[in-house]
Amino acid sequence: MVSSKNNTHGVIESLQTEVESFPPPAAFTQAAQYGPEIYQQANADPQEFWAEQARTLHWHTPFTKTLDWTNPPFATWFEDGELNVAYNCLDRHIVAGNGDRVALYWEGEPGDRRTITYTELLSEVKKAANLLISLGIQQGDRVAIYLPMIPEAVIAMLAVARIGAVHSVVFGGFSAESLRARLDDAAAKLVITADGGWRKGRVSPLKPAVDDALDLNPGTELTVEHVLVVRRTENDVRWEEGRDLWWHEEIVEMDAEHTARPFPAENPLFILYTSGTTGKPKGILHTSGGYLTQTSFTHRAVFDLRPETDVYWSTADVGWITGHSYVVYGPLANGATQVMYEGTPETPTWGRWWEIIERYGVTTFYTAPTAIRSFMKVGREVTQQNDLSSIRLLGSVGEAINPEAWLWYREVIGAGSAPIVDTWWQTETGAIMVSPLPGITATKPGSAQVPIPGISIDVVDDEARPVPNGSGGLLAITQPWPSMLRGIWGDPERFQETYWDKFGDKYFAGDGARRDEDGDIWLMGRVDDVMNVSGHRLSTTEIESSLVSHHSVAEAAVVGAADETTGQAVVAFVILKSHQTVMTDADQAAVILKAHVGAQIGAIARPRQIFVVNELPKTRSGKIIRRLLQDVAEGREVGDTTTLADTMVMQSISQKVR
Ligand code: 6R9
Repeated sequence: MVSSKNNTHGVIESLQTEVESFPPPAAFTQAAQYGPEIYQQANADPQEFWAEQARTLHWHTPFTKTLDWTNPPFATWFEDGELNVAYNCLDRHIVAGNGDRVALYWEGEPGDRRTITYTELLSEVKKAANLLISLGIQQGDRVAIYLPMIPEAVIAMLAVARIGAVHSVVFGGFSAESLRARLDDAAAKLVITADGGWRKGRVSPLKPAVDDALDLNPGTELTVEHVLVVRRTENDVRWEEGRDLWWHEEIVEMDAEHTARPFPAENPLFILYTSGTTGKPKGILHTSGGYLTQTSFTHRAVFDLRPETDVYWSTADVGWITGHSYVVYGPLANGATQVMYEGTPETPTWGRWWEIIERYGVTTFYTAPTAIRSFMKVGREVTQQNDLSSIRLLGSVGEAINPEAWLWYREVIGAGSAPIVDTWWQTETGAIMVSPLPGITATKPGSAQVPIPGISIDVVDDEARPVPNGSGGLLAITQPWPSMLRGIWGDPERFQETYWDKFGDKYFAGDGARRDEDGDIWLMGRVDDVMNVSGHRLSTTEIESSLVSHHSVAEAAVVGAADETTGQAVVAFVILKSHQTVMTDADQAAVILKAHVGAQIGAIARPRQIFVVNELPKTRSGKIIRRLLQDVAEGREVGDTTTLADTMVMQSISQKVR
């Protein structure tokens, strides 16, 4: 039941009751790369701990300084050291004799396959680096990458990094307007794109969107000089002589030799735009040494990496921070072997992912809760057509994973024994910040639990005071960390305002969180999504989890809608499971589910309305855009939909509600 104690602003009330925990299997713990002493070591001297992790990289010039925090919130890490990020991801593995190791097992959606070793990847990256140089790209220049999930996306990112330039990867699904806004903000000189990519059995055209973006006249000067086009889908494309170049024609002309030269640790590596709920997208800036240190360390520790034997697969698109940190930089810096897949999970059938896992013997699988819930909806039978016994570790990222989905993931995909690492982090944090370590932590379904070694996190109230165990508040990062954003591109004031003004000396993440009686951290959703019902601050995450715990519900999204009597009222949108037979119509479903939430959480959380829908509005990283549902719930016209993975979704929802 909900209590009304601690109901100050900023404190989210806890609805949670007792939970089970799952210690790692003994054999897993025994063989694990890291034991509990890693926490002691990091706590004893966090800066020295990170310096030690940084020394696992190759430095052309070793650093002598670790952290400089004399001008907060602007940090530098390993400032006087010099390194080359691409050298660390490629050349040094060849130097160590591992050039024949597979870097990428790539599969296109139509079924075409490529196996690329580290030696081969390096040779491609060297040619691409020479190509960029031939186009006049220099250290510090911005290069936009608008590609599908094909090896050239990885090659392009590493080639940009190799010459000290800055990439800005834009999701292939974004519109011409969104792309142009990002090109202008970063003043990009070059766009690397493809004719198209394969999605759901169809060509998703990319070059035409680039043409449209460059044709637009938003009142800003066009900075793009060239468009480099990878041939993938062979659809017809318009060609602007002098501006447009085919990748395959240019690359064959290039020298396969290129020597990586060192750049300062704080040389910018990339800009990645996050949408945010309002206003213009923020260009999150990351630099080199600290970013690579934390992505590689977390990839080793959180995924218990054994580069010689593991086959790792993160399903994330490279246009998302998860693709940057846990498809490109972390895994490649660690010399991992990984799977990369171009398409969607349901193409040609819902069996696609599980076939891939069996084919390559995937040991470590990292995906998002939204995908897991989709598979729960279609039923476990599709996952049972393939041998998934190679899997030893599962990961989750992007939003809180409902306990129901967590338990299903472990049982159905992880054979009831694979540990699950629920990893909390953000585009801004660059790398994983809160997560169990799989050989150490007894995991709890739905909780990301503990800061990783070397990271200081707290749950605080509005006045930045730590909350006691058993209470809710706001997630704050209390010490600078190596992979922290270095700013918002071109807007230092917004950086200060968005993340630092709230607490002064601590980073405000914008997420609600709660500590349970053991001190473990539970994420409760974005603070903007918290509802206030009759003075009670309720978390969308918990009410959604309650709905999903009903055996007929596949997915749920909850918003607060203006209400005359209660201030805000809970309005829920649910997707029912394909095979459920309990609920014959939407009215009956609403009655049953209102009663379910009322009984499980309490009358205060009982939705005022429940709508049964077929789909929910999501970004391509799977995050529900609740503000659009709120527009519908409050009877307004639906706002900006340009970051939706599928722009038709809102029409179908509006119809249901009417
Ligand atoms: C990596 C990524 C960041 C926001 C973050 C939070 C949510 C991500 C989560 C999670 C609960 C997790 N989030 N992982 N919430 N548990 N394990 O997703 O980056 O796209 O920038 O989103 O995603 O709300 O603040 P990004």
